[in-house]
Amino acid sequence: MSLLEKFRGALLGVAVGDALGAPVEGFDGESARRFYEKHGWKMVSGKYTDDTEMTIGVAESLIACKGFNGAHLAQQFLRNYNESRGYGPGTREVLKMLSEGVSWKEASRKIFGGEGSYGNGAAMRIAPVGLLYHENAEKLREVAFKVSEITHAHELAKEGAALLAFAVALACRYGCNRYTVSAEEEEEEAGETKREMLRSLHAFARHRIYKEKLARIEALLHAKEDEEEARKRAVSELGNGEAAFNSVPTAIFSFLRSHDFRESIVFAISLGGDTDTIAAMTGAVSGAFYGERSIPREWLESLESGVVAYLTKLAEDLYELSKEI
Ligand code: R7I
Ligand code: MG
Ligand code: MG
Repeated sequence: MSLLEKFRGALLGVAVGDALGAPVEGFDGESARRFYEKHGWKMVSGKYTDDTEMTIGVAESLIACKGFNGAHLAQQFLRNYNESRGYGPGTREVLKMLSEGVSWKEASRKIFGGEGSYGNGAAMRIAPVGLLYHENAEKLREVAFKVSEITHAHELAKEGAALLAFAVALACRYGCNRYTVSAEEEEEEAGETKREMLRSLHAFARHRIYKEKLARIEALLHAKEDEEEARKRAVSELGNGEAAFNSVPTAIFSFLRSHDFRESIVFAISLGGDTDTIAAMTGAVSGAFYGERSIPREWLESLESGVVAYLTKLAEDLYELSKEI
């Protein structure tokens, strides 16, 4: 598989996860599952939400500026802002301040009692950073923090974003340009790579809450329970809410425990809660790991018009830029 296919897979994975999760955002797991079982896991609305819109903004700004530029990125978020995409309340407030002329260096620190938001709105849009800096973990962390800080100043939001970006980066390194292996060999290699990914993520994490949740993922992966028990434990031990620490580890787990793109998205949505965002983040990592061709055609074809072509173009531009920097 080529690296370019992985770049495309990651960005398309975000949009597919987001659009599939959106109609059931806020449902409990059982209701979300029932809804989609009724629809045979077809995409009922191809409309994407803030998760994809902000991912597009991050990619556009990184490409235009050949890296991070805070003033440009803040303006890009404003240019792209479409209220009907359903932004989180904290992010809406920060964007309003930015539109009124508050500096991009200050706005995000003015909410949630001065500490800033720990919502998952930074992690949900971070895939382009993981792609662009997939070869350099410390640069990736630095840029993920800066891209987050425009709207999310809280340490735990920034760490969640850096972790998700790093998961995307690690997924890019797997299986590139590999030739002819049997299905069994491939399965075994994927399993070993995923165990290594989890170890790398654990070493990369700095905050106790993320380290603990990544350790729990390891235990959950070993538990080998049936689907229902796995879902229950994922929700109670990792979370399915809007806080970064209650959704980033959950997305990483949804990817790690599954065997292909589709399975990981179905699992993520079946947990309920912040389904568009958990599925968007799962889709970023799964899409990078398994590549564009692993995404079910019918899901891509059901996305709203123009977005597949546009994300493909952004992925290609990021790929070219990644060779330059
Ligand atoms: O993080 P954010 O952009 O929201 C993203 C979510 C995703 O599910 C999208 O799909 C969209 O639906 O919105 O928006 P924020 O408002 O910054 O954070 C999300 C939520 O996390 C907040 O509304 C709060 O409920 C919670 N939260 C906090 N609660 C208490 N104290 C975030 N930070 C804090 C905090 O510091
Ligand atoms: Mg959303
Ligand atoms: Mg959401």
